Amino acid sequence: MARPRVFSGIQPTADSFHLGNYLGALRQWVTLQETHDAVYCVVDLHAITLPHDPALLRQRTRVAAAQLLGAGLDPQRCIVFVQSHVPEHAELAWVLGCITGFGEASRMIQFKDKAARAGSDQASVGLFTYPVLQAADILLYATDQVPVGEDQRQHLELTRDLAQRFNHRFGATFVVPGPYILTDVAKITDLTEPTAKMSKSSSAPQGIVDLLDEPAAIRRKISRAVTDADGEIRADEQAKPGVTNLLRIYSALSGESVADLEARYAGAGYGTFKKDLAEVVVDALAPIRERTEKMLADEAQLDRLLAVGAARAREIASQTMDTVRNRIGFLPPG
Ligand code: ATP
Ligand code: LTN
Repeated sequence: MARPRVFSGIQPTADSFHLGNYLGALRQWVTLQETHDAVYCVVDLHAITLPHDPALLRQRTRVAAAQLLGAGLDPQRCIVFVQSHVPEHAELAWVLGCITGFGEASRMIQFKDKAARAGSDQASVGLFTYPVLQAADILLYATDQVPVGEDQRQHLELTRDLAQRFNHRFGATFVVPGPYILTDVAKITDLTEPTAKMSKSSSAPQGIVDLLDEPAAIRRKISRAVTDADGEIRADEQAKPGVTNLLRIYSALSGESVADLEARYAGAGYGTFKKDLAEVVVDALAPIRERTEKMLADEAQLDRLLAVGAARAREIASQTMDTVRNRIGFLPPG
C-alpha cells in the first residue's frame, strides 16, 4: 500500500522560527517523513497577505527553508519547496476562489482577527482569500492528512468543503483531506507573558526562544522567564502558567513526563530548575542551529535543493491542474 500523503506549510514571516513552531509543528513534520509521503512548503505567497519588505521576504524564505532542513527534514525522504516556485498554487487558488462563497470566506476567524489587527480598511483582498490559497496548497497534492495546530481547523474544514463541492459539480478530482492529526502537541506560551501563545508576530523578543538563538541568549531568556511567587515546581495551567509552560518545554524536549519532572524537582528552587532547563534547550537547539548555519553558508547549494524540491512538487501539482483545467472547461492550448 502506498503511504498516506501529508502536506503542510509554514510562513516565512520572521527572521527565525521559534520553539513553539518547532515543538508544535516542525518536529512532527520530521517524524512524519519516516512513515508518510510528506510534502512541506515555505508559503511565501501567504507571507505577502500582510505588508512586507521584498528584500526581507527573500532572506526569510531562504532562512525558513534552511531551518526546515536544519530541524531534520531530509530532501531524500520528503519534498521541501517554496510555494512561489510552483505557479499551480496561485492558479488553483483562482479556480477555488470562484466556487467559494463570499459569506463563507467572511466567516474565517483568522481573517477577522488579522483584519482587525491591521485595521479593516488596511486589510487586503489577498488576506481575505488566504484560506482559499491554503486549500489550493493542500488539494494540489492529493493530500490525505494535514498536520497543523488547532488554530487551522476552520481552514481545513473550508478545504474539505471546497474539495467536495468541486468534486460534486465537476466530477471526482480532489482527495478530500481527512481530519487533521493532532498528536497531542505542546502549546508553548510566551516566556514573559505565559498566558499568551509564543508567537512570531505578537511576542516580544524576550518572550520567544528562536531556533537560531545563541546559547547565551537562550540561558538569559529562560532565567528571566516569568514564574510566580509560591516557589513550587508544579504544573497548574490556571494558577501557575509560567512554571507550567517551562515544565511542558522541559518534558517535550527531554521525553521525561511532567509528573516525573515534578517529582525530581520537588523542593528545588526555580533557579536550579531553570538552569537545567536552559541546558536542555541549548542541547536540543544547538544541532539545529549549526545545521541551519551550514545550509545558509552555501546559498547556491540550498537554492539547488529547493529547485529539486520544486520540480518534484510541480510534477504532482501540474497533473492535478491538468485535470482541473479539463473538468472546469478551459480550452486546451492548441
Ligand atoms: P503568527 O503568530 O505570526 O501567526 P506563529 O508563530 O503562530 O505565527 P504560524 O506560522 O502561525 O506561527 O505557525 C506555524 C506552525 O507552528 C503551526 O503549525 C502552528 O500550529 C505552530 N505553532 C505556532 N506557535 C506555536 C506555539 N506557541 N506552540 C505550539 N505550536 C505553535
Ligand atoms: N495557514 C497556515 C500555513 C499554511 C498551511 C498551508 C498549513 C499555508 N498553507 C497548507 C497547512 C497546509 C498557518 O498559519 N500555520
